[in-house]
Amino acid sequence: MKLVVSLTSPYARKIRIALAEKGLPFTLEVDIPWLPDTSVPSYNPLGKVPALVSDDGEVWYDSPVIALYLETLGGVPLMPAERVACLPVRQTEALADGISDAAVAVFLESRRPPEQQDAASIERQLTKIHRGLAALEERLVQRKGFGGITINIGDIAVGCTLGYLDFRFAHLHWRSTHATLAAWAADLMARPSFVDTTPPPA
Ligand SMILES: N[C@@H](CCC(=O)N[C@@H](CS)C(=O)NCC(=O)O)C(=O)O
Repeated sequence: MKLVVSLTSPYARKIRIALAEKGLPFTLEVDIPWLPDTSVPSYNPLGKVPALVSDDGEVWYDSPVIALYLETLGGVPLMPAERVACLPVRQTEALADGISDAAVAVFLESRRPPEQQDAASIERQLTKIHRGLAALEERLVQRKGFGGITINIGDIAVGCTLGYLDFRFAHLHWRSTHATLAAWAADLMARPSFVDTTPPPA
C-alpha cells in the first residue's frame, strides 16, 4: 500500500496518523501537487493529496474515503462498526476537515500579491474557522464524535486541523480562546503518531 502525500497537508497527515494508529504498513511517497512536475494527477484527477494506492492497485481519494477504506483492512478500528454510531464520528471528521478547508483557502489567498488579495473572502473563511472551532469545543464537551476513551478518526481529524492552525496560523492563538479544546489536544498531540508527522518547519 502506498500513500501519496505532501508533508504539510492536514488531510494527508490524518491518513498517515490513521495508518500508524491502526498498525498498517505502508510506503510514503512525497509529491507536492503544486509543483509543475507533480505526478499527483496520475493518482487523483483532482490533483490533490492524499491519494492511497491499495495493494490490489485501486487508488482511493479523498481523505474521508481513504479513512473508510482503511476500516475494511482490519487493524485497530477508528470508527464504530455500527452505522448510526459512526455518524457523529464522521460528522466530527467533516467539521474538522472543513475548518482545514477554510484555513488552506486563507493561506493560499494570503500568498497572492497583496493588491490581488480578496479581503472579504479571507474574512469569510476566517469566520468559518472561528465558528468551526466553537462547534468543535461544544462537541467535545458533549463527547459527540470525539474525545472518548479510545482514539477515533474524529479525534485524528480534529488533531490534524488544530496542528495545521499551529503550523500556518499560530497568530490566531486558538488555545487562548478554546481552553477546553487545548487541554484535550495536549495529550493527543503527544502521541507518537502525531509527533512523527509534525509538519516540517515552514
Ligand atoms: N477533501 C480533500 C482535500 C485535499 C486537499 O485539498 N489537499 C491539498 C493539500 S492540503 C491539495 O492537494 N491541493 C492541491 C490542489 O488543490 O491543487 C481531502 O480530504 O483529501
